[in-house]
Amino acid sequence: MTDASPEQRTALVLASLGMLEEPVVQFSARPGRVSIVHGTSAEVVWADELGLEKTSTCQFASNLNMSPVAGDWVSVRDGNVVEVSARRTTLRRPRPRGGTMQSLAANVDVVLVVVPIDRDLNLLMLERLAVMAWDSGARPVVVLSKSDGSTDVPERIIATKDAVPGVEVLSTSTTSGHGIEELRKLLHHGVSAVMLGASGAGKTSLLNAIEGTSEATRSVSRGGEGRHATSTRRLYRLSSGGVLLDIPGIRLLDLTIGQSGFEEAFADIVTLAQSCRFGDCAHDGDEGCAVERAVDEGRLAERRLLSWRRIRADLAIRDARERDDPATRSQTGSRPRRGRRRGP
Ligand SMILES: Nc1nc2c(ncn2[C@@H]2O[C@H](COP(=O)(O)OP(=O)(O)OP(=O)(O)O)[C@@H](O)[C@H]2O)c(=O)[nH]1
Ligand SMILES: [Mg+2]
Ligand SMILES: [Zn+2]
Repeated sequence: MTDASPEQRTALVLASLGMLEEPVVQFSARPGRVSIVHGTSAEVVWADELGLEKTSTCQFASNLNMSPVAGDWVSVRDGNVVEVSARRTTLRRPRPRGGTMQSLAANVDVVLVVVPIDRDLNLLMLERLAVMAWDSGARPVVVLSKSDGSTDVPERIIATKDAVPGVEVLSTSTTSGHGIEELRKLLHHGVSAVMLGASGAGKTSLLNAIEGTSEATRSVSRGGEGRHATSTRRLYRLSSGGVLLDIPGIRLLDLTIGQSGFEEAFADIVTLAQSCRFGDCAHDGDEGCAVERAVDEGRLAERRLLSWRRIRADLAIRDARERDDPATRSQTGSRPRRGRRRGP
């Protein structure tokens, strides 16, 4: 590598951080990627003028265009982050205290929705995590963790596929190693992924199993709801070539839902709804409703329609809140919306 040019070395550093093709992202100074954010500074892995990899704690320039999060591509000058590149995908949730949306991770290709199956499958959690994942613009993959604790893994996989149609589903066990190789294959060179799931779902354990590392995990209390073992969002470069973001557990209450993710997650209902008599059909006793007819005729599981109504009601509440507060409006958005929008 001695005769590589600074540009070639820079490209190699960026590739190891998950950027295979150029120039997907524009940089106004030295290019890098945020691995952890601490308040007004961040740990950034970047390439210097010679194309050599550096890891530095960088302060944010006062006129920075947006607040960086783990996974952001940034421009570094004189030890400061001077620009955050436009995001391709953004995993977001409403802030715990209400109001604006909080970005959790940027520029991921895959969202691993981690749901444990050592107890009853939490379908509500699964569905909402999947909607949040779709909403990010990245591809969701469901990881049914702790498969060693389940006696009917194939059945759980079928139930999951029914709840989130069209999404790839894997099952894993960090004690037996089941499914870990499959996960490694998914996280190959050029892929950036984030793990999304409740506290105690086994996210950090998966990272440790993939890498043979020993990041802190914590046992789950008997009630099932683990206390947070992971407290920061951090990006890891994997030996399989991919990049993985470990984030603290998310609570059911915090799950965001957005219009595009909603439509992706309920594409079956969106399709059926094209035959409803009214464009703004609520599929709830409305005249000429094709979705309810499909339920009656056994072509659609009633549970799907019930979930659709529940999530749509939440979405309506959030939309109303956002209309009151323009600052909370979505800033993502290069991804085209599929399907019909609600209402005429
Ligand atoms: N039996 C079994 N236990 C597991 C498995 N994966 C994780 N665990 C246990 O589940 C507990 C929680 O795991 P963590 O990896 O800390 O969960 P987490 O999702 O990172 O939790 P937060 O960081 O709080 O969000 C730990 O006690 C793990 O040992 C598994 O595949 N099988
Ligand atoms: Mg963790
Ligand atoms: Zn209808």
